[in-house]
Amino acid sequence: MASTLHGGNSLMTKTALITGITGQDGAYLAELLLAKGYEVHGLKRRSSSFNTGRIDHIYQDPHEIGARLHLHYGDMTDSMNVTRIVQETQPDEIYNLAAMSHVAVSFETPEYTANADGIGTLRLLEAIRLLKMSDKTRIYQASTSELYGLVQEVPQSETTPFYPRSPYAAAKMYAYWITVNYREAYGMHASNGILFNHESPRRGETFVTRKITRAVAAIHLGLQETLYLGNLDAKRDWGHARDYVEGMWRIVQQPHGDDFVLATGVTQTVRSFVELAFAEVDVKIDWSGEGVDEVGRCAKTGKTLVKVDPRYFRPTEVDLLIGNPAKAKRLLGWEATTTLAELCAEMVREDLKVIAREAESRRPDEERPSTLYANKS
Ligand code: NDP
Ligand code: GDR
Repeated sequence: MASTLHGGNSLMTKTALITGITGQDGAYLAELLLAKGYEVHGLKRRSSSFNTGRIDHIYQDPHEIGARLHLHYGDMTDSMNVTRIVQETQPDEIYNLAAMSHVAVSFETPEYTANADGIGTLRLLEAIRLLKMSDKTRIYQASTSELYGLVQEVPQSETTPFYPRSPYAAAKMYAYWITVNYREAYGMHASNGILFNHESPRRGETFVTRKITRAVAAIHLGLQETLYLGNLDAKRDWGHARDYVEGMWRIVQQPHGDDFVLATGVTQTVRSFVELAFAEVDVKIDWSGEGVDEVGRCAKTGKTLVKVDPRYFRPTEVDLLIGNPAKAKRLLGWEATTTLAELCAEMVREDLKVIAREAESRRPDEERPSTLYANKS
């Protein structure tokens, strides 16, 4: 059944524009909105190789009558492009998920990160204002628990002060406040979702959970020897991305723009996630040593499976994130439904299939590229 316009009796289908549709969250959100009957437009970047792997299963041939998913080439660093796409698609709802989203990489590309993640958000808001679409178009900004950075209080809520600890977080802080400002200055229905870490089998391969689950699968299948990681003591509040895109949608359906924390309220160390993931393939990890000398060994064989590599340390780290999702529960009726153990099990299970498929698709005489199962970011 088609979704209809906010609060009205119109039978017109709602239209959404998702920036970052090719990313983890973009893919889950596009699925959700299509299932709700939306017409979905997505902004995708030009790439030298295919970059739509996460949405290929919902791709619709634009020549087909009734196709409801449309992709547009674009980039958050290109004002005219962003404005034109907003004008052409006339969205009722915009979900701004596009970002250079890797915290460690933002130290390497700080200016680009500020442009895409910070000014990119301004470009969208300005497009809505200049096109006089403020009354029609609602916007969701993908804000982040990284805003809390250096611990000020726990658990972190909508009222906890921000203290960003990376170029990524600083850029997202600008995006957060410019969203609030456009809401207050121009009466826009503009909202921030302050989302704590959320993962899935679609998570980018260089974020820590996916790096771990891929490595556990590759080690289990005899394709990798050792997993190299950075800070094992960092604590994160990890949920499932599918739950979080539902929360994004609920935020946008509120009568007014507002800011919400989405989190599970449970935190775990990276070390615990490693243990959980190896437990899925019946390996118990024994830890020994400290700091850069810490290693994780298979309790049964004594083989070293996990080592620390300082190259993955960040110049400034976020030590502890744990969110308080009470406001989201109260006003949105939203709660995380997936435990960390369930999330980790699903990711390992899927990566066992993915890695086996990857290995199978190589010719028997083909040499394994040395970087395939190497430890990247
Ligand atoms: P991903 O890194 O998986 O996806 C990011 C998306 O943004 C991709 O589609 C990417 O395109 C696109 N993108 C990157 N740069 C640009 C650009 N300059 N112009 C246009 N598109 C661009 O991130 P997630 O799906 O995990 O996260 C979605 C959003 O939520 C991000 O803004 C992230 O910062 C934020 N967030 C994520 C959290 C999480 O735990 N996942 C928690 C809190 C906030 P391509 O596929 O071509 O690279
Ligand atoms: P984060 O996610 O920085 O929280 O940002 P990431 O998975 O990259 O790191 C989580 C924690 O793990 C530590 N860590 C490592 N991280 C990576 N990537 N690789 C390693 O080898 C490694 N070893 C230890 C990190 O130091 C960190 O403490 C994610 C992104 O999705 C952001 O876009 C989003 O805003 C936040 O989550 C909420």
